[in-house]
Amino acid sequence: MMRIDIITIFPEYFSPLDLSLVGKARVGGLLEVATHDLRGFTSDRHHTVDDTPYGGGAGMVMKPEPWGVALDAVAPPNRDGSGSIVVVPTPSGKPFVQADAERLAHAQQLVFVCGRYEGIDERVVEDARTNRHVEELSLGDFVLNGGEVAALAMIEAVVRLIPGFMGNAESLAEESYGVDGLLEYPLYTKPQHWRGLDVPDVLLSGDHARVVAWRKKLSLQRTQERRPDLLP
Ligand code: 6GU
Repeated sequence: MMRIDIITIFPEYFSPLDLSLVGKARVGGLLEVATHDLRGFTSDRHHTVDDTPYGGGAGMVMKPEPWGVALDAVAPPNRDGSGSIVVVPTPSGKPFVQADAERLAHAQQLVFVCGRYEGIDERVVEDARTNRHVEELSLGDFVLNGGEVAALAMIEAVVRLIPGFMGNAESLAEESYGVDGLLEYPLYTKPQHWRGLDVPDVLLSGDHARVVAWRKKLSLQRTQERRPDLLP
């Protein structure tokens, strides 16, 4: 069973993990999820997690000490090779892509480090890397207010790949990035006519070879137009 630990100053952000498919995986015993409030790892009266940046500049930086204590508790050191991966969602990380989700889906434990404010003191990751496997990953070229929403997205991408998770193995194999790395073709269901728009005839033809060829053509067309970077 995979275990996911999340360290954050906003544990409430992760209530969506009780719902939907991720919630079912938890109930089904494929997954255990625990959130940890970073402020619980502080030792001052005010549970301080941030301070002003050395060198000046806007905003606040997350202090290293609470993170050190939290990581020691949640992801004990010397577990490299134990199947534990510390994931740090950050806009300055490497791009998180489907191959990362597939790799992370094989871990025994994922520990998400969710920073807020301008970011976390650089030494937290430097220290964690001395005895743990750490990955700094970004969802894309845009800025969120913190790692929480990014962690939720990554968790959903990973959990749905856990063996035995989705009822239908085919819908995993066939979706976007599953067929030749192209974007998915358009989908239709009943009714055949709706607001003056018709389902393409080929999909009603019963000719499976034509359907496959048509879908491939539209996948290519769509990829060309929207994501030319994915084409060879
Ligand atoms: Cl992973 N974190 C934050 N804070 N912002 C992001 C992001 C991650 N990916 C894109 N923007």
